[in-house]
Amino acid sequence: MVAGGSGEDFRAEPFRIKVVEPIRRTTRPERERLVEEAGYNLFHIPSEAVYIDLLTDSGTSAMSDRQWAGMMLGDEAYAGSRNYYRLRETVREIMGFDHVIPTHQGRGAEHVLFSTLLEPGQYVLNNMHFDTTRAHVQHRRGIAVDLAVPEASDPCSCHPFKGDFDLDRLQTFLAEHPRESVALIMATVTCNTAGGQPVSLGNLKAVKEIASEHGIPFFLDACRFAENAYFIREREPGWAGRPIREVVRAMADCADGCTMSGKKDALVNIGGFLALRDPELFRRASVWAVLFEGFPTYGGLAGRDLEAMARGLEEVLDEEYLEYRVGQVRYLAGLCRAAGIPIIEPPGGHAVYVDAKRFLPHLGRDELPAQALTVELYLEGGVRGVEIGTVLAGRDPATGENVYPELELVRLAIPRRVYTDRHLEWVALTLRRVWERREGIKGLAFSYEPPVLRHFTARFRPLG
Ligand code: P71
Repeated sequence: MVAGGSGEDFRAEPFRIKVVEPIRRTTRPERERLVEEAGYNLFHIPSEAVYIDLLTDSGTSAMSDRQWAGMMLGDEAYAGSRNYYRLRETVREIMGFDHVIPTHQGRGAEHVLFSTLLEPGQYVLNNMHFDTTRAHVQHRRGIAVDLAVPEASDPCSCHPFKGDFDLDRLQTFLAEHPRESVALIMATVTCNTAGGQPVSLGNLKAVKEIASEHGIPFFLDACRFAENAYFIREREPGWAGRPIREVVRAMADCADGCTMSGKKDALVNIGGFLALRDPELFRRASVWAVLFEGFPTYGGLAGRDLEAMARGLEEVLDEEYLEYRVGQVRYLAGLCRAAGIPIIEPPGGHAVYVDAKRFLPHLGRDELPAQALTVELYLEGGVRGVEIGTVLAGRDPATGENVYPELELVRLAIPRRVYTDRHLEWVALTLRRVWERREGIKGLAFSYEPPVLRHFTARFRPLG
């Protein structure tokens, strides 16, 4: 909430706005027409017809003046661009990984890493795989196993580190499977699939120990590493008041390397990298990098993109930025809570997740409540969120049956440095208006269902 009084706890955006991009409020009849044309799938709505776009926090950040200035310093050489060395130096300094391979985005790094380390039939153990990570594991004919603590799937549990590994299950898994059957362990920080929930340092250290006992590589999926570090400093005993850089280094010290989508915590619109400690692994990974991404000093990016990413990695560690960032997510969560709107608690680092099952309890799961709620938020206020529920979960490839996930969610992901708190007040008002008329909301059914990744291209029709 907006703090009053002394101003001690008052927080305003720690930047001023130098460039603006107009956004337009469409009319309700316009939105009704667009939704129908889009087959009730907001992926088909042109962004210009969206007032507040909370579809993703990935690639949607506003770059700083320093990043834009860096864009003019791009060295566009095919090999050995100075911006590559700058990026490598930055990653070395912040994370301590010596070897860096830029990639076009996070999944490019996953592709290179799994091509290097994963043989068909092997397991990859993660707190919770993100979709692209799982898809890349499966693309290599590997088996993706999620081992997060049970609190991760409980929307009401206020566990401070809902992204933690369940260490008992990890130990049991490793006791029951031969060493050679596990290719690597990965920790996704923060854990997107569980709601942007952090992983504690204590947990990362324990996983590292278990991994090295068994001689298994341990990697971070580091997309939101700075947000994770902020939560550690806030919540983990012994870390209060320590510099964010120190926390980040302690996290990285647990791992043999990381995959990174620069589109999140490197504050860029495109880019990523794979970072590695081991020179031999780097040599092997470079071969795949050339094949899929490009020569390992550019990895599918322009020199200017590398420079912007290096500068973003520095900026994201700014403590005032992180306080503002996590605070803004909390601000929206607080407005929802005050209105009685059910959300995942505690809010994570990049998004507020609305619990559609509790929002629309009169809808059965076949009536796709979370998808219906995304459509209503758009119709009401031009706000675009994304369904994370039955539509996204898809069908079991073996049985062809719908997989019903535990949670039906609408994710409202907040782009970094893009919207003001006033914009978020609009989002909260939109949610409240839909909440007030929730009983009249009808479900949806598929009218076209593509065979894979159905959420992107599916079309729906309203029921009733
Ligand atoms: C997000 C995304 C972007 C996205 C990707 C695919 C479908 C829908 C939305 C991307 C992540 C992520 C984690 C933890 C790897 C990636 C891939 N997230 N790990 O949340 O959250 O990175 O998009 O740069 O390839 O909207 P990439």
